[in-house]
Amino acid sequence: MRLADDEILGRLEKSFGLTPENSNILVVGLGTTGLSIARFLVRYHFKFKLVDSRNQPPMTAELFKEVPDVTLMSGNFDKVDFSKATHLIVSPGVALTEPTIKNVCKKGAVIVSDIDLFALSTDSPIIAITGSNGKSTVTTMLGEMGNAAGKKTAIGGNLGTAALDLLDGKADLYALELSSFQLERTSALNAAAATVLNISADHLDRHGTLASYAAEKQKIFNGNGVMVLNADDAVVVKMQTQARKPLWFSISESVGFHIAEKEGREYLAYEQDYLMPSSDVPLEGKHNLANALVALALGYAVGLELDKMCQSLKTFKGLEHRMQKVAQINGINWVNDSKATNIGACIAALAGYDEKVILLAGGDAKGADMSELRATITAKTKSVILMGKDAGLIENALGDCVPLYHADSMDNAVLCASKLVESGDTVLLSPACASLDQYKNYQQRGECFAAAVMALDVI
Ligand code: UMA
Ligand code: ADP
Repeated sequence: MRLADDEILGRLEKSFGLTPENSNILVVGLGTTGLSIARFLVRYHFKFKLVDSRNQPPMTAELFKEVPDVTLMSGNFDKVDFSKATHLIVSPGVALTEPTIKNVCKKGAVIVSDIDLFALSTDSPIIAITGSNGKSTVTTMLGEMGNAAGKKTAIGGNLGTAALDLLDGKADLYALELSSFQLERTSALNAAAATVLNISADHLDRHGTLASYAAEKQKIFNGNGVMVLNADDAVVVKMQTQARKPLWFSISESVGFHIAEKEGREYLAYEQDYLMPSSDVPLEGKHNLANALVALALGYAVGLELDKMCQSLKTFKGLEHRMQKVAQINGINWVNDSKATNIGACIAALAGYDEKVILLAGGDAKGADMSELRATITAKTKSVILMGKDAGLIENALGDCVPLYHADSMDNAVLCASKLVESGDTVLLSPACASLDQYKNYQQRGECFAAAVMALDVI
């Protein structure tokens, strides 16, 4: 439902003291988020300037096409006078520890996020999803479930469309994927249903410690709707608060949404009700059953019908670069899990296999302690082929638990794997690292893997 402009402006003033007349707004960052913020501010007649520390911010051309007379200062924060700003609307890619940002905040400037602006601009229920792994899968499942249950559901946030660009007044329901960076600077979100899917080390180069990373994620539970909690994750269990009604899910315990057995068959279940056979969830890996359960719980929390959600789950295609079968050739399975950009995702991928696999890993470890991989790698891999910036660091962390090989390119990694395989083996790209040291993004890394597999002489 679209709110009246006056209502939105009133909320912005009440929550942040933001007014078109008196606020001196600096939008920090001109990527996807910065452009969506600029569009929003224009729509409500705010004056603002933009700043980006990159020499050529990615959305410059789009910005000037849509807002020709705006001021953009790019190149270096040090060259820009932040001191007159009353409000900074800061993109997630910019750390709040930037000295210029810290200084102006000490003088009283208020930090606002695009998610704050979004939350104050709609009364349609918001389902908010964070966690170290599974956010995009669960958010996409919810989009399909919501639409199948007759609610026009818009999805976005850290996934796909920036939150503010979703506001067209047509959605009955929003499902937002939120990152720790977005939540860190958000104070006005009161999601109808929210979850932290799981916590494992990620983005420690920005957050410093696992505890402060988890604390940023926990902000998703601000407000007073339903909190959907993962009973299998000790860090998440501790996030339970009085202010929100808890709804639990688990793949190992009989709580709320769980896995139950009937006549030798495994089911997704809610309390005493058997909802659908687990084998009807068309995705690889036990972690995807957890994703299905949490999506059902979140949808249920906002009133979606369980049977309609289950119907939609049965046809869910899964997302590219997540446990995606690239090829099965000469008895060898080649699996692309390039989106495994942290330890937790790699462990979940390996845990899903009964047999030992050949693992391709490495890239930018983002400050994580890679020795956390050792036990799973010992139990679940025949050998590991390491690539990228932190290959040496991973080698030191793993020691001699399994045979390790190094490759200077994806082509050579795949070639190396092709020489190690025996019939029936699986070769899994699940890097446990970000791709940015060698690739534009994880998609490009996954595409390089698939291309290298298809180019193998043996095929
Ligand atoms: N940057 C600068 N100087 C600036 C502004 C940005 O150097 O002044 C750099 C940042 O360090 C960062 C990059 O530019 O590496 C992008 O930053 P941004 O804030 O401009 O990013 P956006 O284009 O607005 O995209 C962001 C999310 N990106 C990040 O949080 C890094 C996108 O998530 C998200 O889809 C988009 O907002 C819309 O909500 C991407 C992502 O990688 C997929 N997210 C991380 C993750 O999933 O692990 C958190
Ligand atoms: P996110 O948006 O949080 O990065 P994705 O759905 O894109 O999550 O999946 C990212 C990676 O995490 C993939 O490698 C995927 O196989 C893995 N993954 C998905 N769901 C889970 C989960 N519940 N627990 C652990 N790993 C998961």
